[in-house]
Amino acid sequence: MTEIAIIMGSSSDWEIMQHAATTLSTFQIPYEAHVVSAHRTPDWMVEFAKGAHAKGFKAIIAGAGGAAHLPGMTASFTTVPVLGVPIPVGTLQGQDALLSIVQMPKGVPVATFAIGIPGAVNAALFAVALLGQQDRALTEALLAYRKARALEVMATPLPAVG
Ligand code: RP5
Repeated sequence: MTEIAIIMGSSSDWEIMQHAATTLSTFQIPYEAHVVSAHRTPDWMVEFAKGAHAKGFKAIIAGAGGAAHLPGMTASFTTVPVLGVPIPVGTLQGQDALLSIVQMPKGVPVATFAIGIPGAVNAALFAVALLGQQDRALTEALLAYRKARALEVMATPLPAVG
């Protein structure tokens, strides 16, 4: 069963959101990815969000830029956890999207991640952690991933000065 959905407001967001996809693939987690626009395809957004629980999704990673209504609006139609990724586009380069996503009024939360690629990767890692609650092997894989990152930084020498 496909337990993770990745949605985004535009195909132009894929440049960032593909990093969520590749991170999930690192853990052999299948996903569905769709363009779902809150303002251009609102009916499709409602259909997708209302059907998310029945489809068995355990988390929805939602990327959007600009006013970034998609994560919050999706969350308003489903109890499946929504992980929001602000996309760096336009004049404000994701600062607008970050505030739009993180400043959900109380009652309908959206877990909000960093702007851009770090946020896309971390949203996927967060989804892995969520699924890992029911899957010991996945948690072990997440621990191994972190250990590999630790070894990487320890193995990277500082450049010489002067
Ligand atoms: C938002 O507008 C999308 O999430 C995208 O980040 C931004 C720009 O979309 P395009 O003009 O590239 O389609 O809805």
